[in-house]
Amino acid sequence: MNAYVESVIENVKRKHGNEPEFVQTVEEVFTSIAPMVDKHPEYEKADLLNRMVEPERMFTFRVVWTDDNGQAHTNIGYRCQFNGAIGPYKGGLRFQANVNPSIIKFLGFEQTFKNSLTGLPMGGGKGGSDFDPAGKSDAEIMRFCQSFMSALYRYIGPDIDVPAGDMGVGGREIGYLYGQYRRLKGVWENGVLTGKGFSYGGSLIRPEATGYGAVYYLQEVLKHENDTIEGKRIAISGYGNVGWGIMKKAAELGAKVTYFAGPDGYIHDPDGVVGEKLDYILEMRAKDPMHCKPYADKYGVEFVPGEKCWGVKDVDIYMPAATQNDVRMESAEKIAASGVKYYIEVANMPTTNDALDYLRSQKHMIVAPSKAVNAGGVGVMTILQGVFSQYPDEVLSNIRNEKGEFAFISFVFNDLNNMNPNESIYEYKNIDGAGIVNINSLTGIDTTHKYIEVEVLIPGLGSVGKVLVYNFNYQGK
Ligand code: 2IT
Repeated sequence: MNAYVESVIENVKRKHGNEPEFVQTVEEVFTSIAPMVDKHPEYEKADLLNRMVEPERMFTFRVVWTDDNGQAHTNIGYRCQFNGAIGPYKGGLRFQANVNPSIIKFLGFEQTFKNSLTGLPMGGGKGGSDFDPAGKSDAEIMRFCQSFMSALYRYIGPDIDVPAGDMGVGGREIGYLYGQYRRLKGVWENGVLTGKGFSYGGSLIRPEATGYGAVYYLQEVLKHENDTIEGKRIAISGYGNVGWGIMKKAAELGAKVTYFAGPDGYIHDPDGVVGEKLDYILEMRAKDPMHCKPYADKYGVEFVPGEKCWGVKDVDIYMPAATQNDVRMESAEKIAASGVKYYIEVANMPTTNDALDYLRSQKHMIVAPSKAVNAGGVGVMTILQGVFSQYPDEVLSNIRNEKGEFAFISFVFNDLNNMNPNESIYEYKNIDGAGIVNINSLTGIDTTHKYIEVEVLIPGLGSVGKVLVYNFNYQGK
């Protein structure tokens, strides 16, 4: 391997040996770029790689909150502003008991690459807390979020750092966080947080966006292999927003999720999670996020306690969509032995490095990397919010046409088109032959119908038309 790459990895191991997830991601990413570093000796001269592994800034803060019995609790808050070279730091907040500096740094490092891959002007960041949301009341969540934002608000902003959700942080938490930000700053700065509710500037499609993006990526992988998604059976782990989005979009496209794993074991539903079962997933999760067994009880299907579904043979595709290091060597061996061809990483770093190397080395397998597969979530939000925020003229999107190279984001946009016109918030005209489309300038605003009009510019072609972006016309679902 390239000596400079090797020295950087060694440096990270020496300095951060106590941060295993961070060391793991640096090793994975830098090993993969070694051939490119070989071709660019100037990178070493500028010490580019050591710069990239050192967050620009990372801080912790105290978050004290009071539970419903009046007892005070103290948690650690984190924000890692990893790399702002191409835009404001952007990345989610994770609230989970196991959150620590290693996890926040690994996620921030991954986010930097993922965000740049979308073609949008976003830097990379991540944050969160070791607060465990399980079993907390709404009022406790609210007090925690308000205290968290009281400590964080002066270090973020639409031009500075734009947090969003991750595990443990959804629409409810973002709402509490945004309310506190607004109260403290005294301004309505839409662009400071993404993942807000639709009625106050968020996107209808956010909960599904990451899962949808992953399925669109899968479709492109299949297309590349002269294959199609119709009739495909998928095994996933996780049934949070991402897993649920996969289930929903797969069902819509004529495929089905026939296995899914949760914290307590896995479900095998040969008919697939389709139709009203999709709604039941939401209901089950809201009641108790730690158990998926109720699904088996309700639909009379198989539940295998304490196991993961890696290695089952009667599927065509595996999509780990739960959390980091879900697939270790032992599972990878079973996956390879199952004969299943497609392994599509969805969660952030779902595979350990040895397991990933092993899967990639299988001649019969196609392995797709998480940073590309799961970028639909962060991508669609930034495009939509960018358009609605105060800088419509700076919004770049990576929309490409049917004939162009793969771009997950355009497909997420198409979903908005496919919605009932009364609910539509985005009308996007497909442009034949388009390369990268630049939604360039705000050309009109209609407050009666509550939409804005933006001009679409394509490099080399100039203006190709106008797009109407609707907002605030949705009355709730
Ligand atoms: O991992 C991720 O890409 C996210 N949690 C979403 C981050 C974001 O800023 O939308």
